[in-house]
Amino acid sequence: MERCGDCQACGGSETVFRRGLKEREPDYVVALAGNPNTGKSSIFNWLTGLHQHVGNWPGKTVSRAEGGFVYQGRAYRLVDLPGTYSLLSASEDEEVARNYLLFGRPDVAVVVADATALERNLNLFFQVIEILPDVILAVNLMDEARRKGLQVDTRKLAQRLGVPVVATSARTGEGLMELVDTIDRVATGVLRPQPKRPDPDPELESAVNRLVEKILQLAPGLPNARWVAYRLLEGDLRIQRALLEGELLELARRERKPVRGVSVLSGKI
Ligand SMILES: Nc1nc2c(ncn2[C@@H]2O[C@H](COP(=O)(O)OP(=O)(O)O)[C@@H](O)[C@H]2O)c(=O)[nH]1
Ligand SMILES: [Mg+2]
Repeated sequence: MERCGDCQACGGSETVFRRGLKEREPDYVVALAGNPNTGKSSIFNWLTGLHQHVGNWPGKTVSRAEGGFVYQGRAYRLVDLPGTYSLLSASEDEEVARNYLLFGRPDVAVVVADATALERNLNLFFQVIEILPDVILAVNLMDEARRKGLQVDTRKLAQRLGVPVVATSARTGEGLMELVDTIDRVATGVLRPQPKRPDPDPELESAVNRLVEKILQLAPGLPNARWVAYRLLEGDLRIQRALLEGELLELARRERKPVRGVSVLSGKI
């Protein structure tokens, strides 16, 4: 068994967790999403240690941090997305986060939520599960929540949401090895999240299906055509233009899963 490369992280127990990728190409890519100040970067730092690459998203002023870890012999690349409250508005941060989830197509997305403001944080979670099924909810700042006398029933929450929920505290390290293990089980398909979305309205569904057909005629093979259909129904003119001008397909082509080398993110939708 591989020995733990950083004994502070795992309490000195013999394990198979090591921070950093050391030139290894990742087997899986994990995106970290969340509202600002939920402890996303703290979790990212804990998981990746000092082995990070920090730059900007191409063509943007938004900073981009990437790092990795190895667990059970499998290499994981972590991408820290900009903190956002939503994925729908036009700010540069939201655009970067949304484009990466839509077209970078990470294997797993971890949504980091603040345990002391869970309800507000779930808004972003519901937007992420619209795009990707393989989502884990990390309920962070658990130490703060406890201090305020708040309790979070992660089991019930996981049942309600249909995805794994892990209680964490990036400050104390609580739950972070469990998060690593959960990421690994979701990435390898041992655990299959089945996010529960609100029941669809039949009329809306049939309109969406018709639109998806048309979208795929315009942009064959476009990932997430359903998401695009919803935006068109909402009257999102930027998406409409990007679709008609072939920009969406171009983005999808460029931003495919960054398994070899670093992904490139640019373009405006
Ligand atoms: N008490 C406590 N503080 C935390 C925890 N996680 C992060 N913080 C603190 O919360 C602040 C925001 O954290 P940061 O990682 O920058 O959040 P981000 O904006 O989501 O990347 C920092 O001062 C962290 O030290 C936690 O689990 N418990
Ligand atoms: Mg941050």
